[in-house]
Amino acid sequence: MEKYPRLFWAFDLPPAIDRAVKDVQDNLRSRFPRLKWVKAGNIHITLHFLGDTDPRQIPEMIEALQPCLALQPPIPVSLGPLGAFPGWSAPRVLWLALQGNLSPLYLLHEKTRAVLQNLGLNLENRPFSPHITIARVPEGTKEAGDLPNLKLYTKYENPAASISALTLYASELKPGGAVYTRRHTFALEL
Ligand code: 2AM
Repeated sequence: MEKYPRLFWAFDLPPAIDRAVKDVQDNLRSRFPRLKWVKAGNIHITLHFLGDTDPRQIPEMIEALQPCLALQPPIPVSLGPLGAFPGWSAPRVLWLALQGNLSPLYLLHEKTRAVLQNLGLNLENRPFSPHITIARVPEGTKEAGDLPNLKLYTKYENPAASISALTLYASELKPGGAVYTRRHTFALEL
């Protein structure tokens, strides 16, 4: 049997927003070259992180989630300000917020959470906080001290577009960085 894949469900970015996020990374990379910038193609909005999961649960999840996703129209969003986890005083993760009416994202999070928990899957307990991780800050990086200046960074395009795909990814941690493989995609359609 396949060894337990490390799984997570994430929204793919609409192309216009994906391009705007790449522009932000391109603009900041030269100022902060020691950060680990998330590779193009790996950028997403995590909905549920499952961790190591029995692969036999993949078809069960897909079947159980189908009714929630079949009724879900695309969700309009645009980019919000830059943020830092756990906070700007000691940033470890740099992310872009989303703005617009995010209640459909929160609702979908609740509905899918209930379905996945019913299947006995172990989900993270932390509250859902929709965001787009753009870089990680290695421990001890001197550049971290300058990151709080980015709090007011607003020099980026902010196209309006709709999220229209939810994908199950398997993540493999490799020396060159995480490799994500698509295992299933639900299209959100009108
Ligand atoms: P992120 O959404 O902030 O980038 C794959 O690891 C994805 O799942 C990442 O995008 C990551 O965070 C998200 N994730 C959420 N909880 C995680 C956890 N406990 N360990 C690793 N990744 C997690």
